[in-house]
Amino acid sequence: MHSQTILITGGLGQVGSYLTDRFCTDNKIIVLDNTSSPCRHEVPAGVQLVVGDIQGPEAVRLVEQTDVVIHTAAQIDVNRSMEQPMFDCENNILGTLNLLEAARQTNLKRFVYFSSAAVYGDTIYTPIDENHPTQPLSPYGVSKLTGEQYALMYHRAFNLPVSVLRPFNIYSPRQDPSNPYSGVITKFMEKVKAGQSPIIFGDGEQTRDFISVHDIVDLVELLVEKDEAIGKVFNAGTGKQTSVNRLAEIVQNVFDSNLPLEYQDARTGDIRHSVADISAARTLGFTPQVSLEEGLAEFAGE
Ligand code: UD2
Repeated sequence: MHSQTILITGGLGQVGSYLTDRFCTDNKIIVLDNTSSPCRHEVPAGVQLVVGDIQGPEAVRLVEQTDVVIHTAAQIDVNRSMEQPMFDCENNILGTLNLLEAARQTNLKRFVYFSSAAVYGDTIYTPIDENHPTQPLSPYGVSKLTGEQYALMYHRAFNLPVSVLRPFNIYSPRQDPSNPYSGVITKFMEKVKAGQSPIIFGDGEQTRDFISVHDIVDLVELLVEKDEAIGKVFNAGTGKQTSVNRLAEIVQNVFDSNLPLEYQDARTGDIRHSVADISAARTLGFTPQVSLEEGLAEFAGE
């Protein structure tokens, strides 16, 4: 990638911090983050950190200084969105709109919007392609979908070069383990590291498409580089589905442990199967590189 000024919103978060690490070697990076998620990671030397909110005037000023915006900042807790839908709406919808509105006045080269597979809601068919119905089951899913709609509308109406990403289940050692709603991989890792059994909700035969943050970063790089990505939506997954039982087995292998698994009642509203059709991302040259076994082995070194 040629040297550019890139604004990464949520640059201290799980995904934003890896994007910062990857892009900062060749570009000027500005991180805008409200420090709402505990960061276990230092901002690399030379990266400008602005502590602030995506809804504020500061965000507008920063967008005006950049070539590329990668917008990852969001209220990401599905459960919190159920309890405080207004809070979720303000952060995810109004925050996104504030950035888009600022971007409208500029000659931005790319605006990458991080959506979520939560926009799909219940799985109607698998693998899930981008044309799968969108029937979100939470205010979070609605706010992510609304952000997408605004972003794509800004492309159609104002020619803003927008690309939308719908990540499936992202994992990395930097996911916040103190958040009770962090992903199953982080939960299993924490348990097994502490010598306790992983807890499986339901029969464990439900499946997910777990994607390493490194593959997400590869795909974002393609979205920024390729003009074919403009005005389009891309699933970000591996195209492989793994059951929660199999996941527990791989996590145990990483730590050489053999604890009995603990089964509890299934979570209400849990989706049974989820796996991405990644044909659209493949047209950009995307190939997932990190197997689940390799990705999880990285946790052992943390
Ligand atoms: C993912 C996203 C969520 C939202 C949702 C939309 C993550 C972390 N969460 O929720 O933000 O986008 O998709 O569909 O990416 N499980 C256990 N034991 C545990 C924890 C979880 O068995 O200790 C099961 C859980 O019941 C589910 C599976 O593992 O069947 C994955 O759970 P998750 O919370 O990691 O992610 P998911 O897909 O429910």
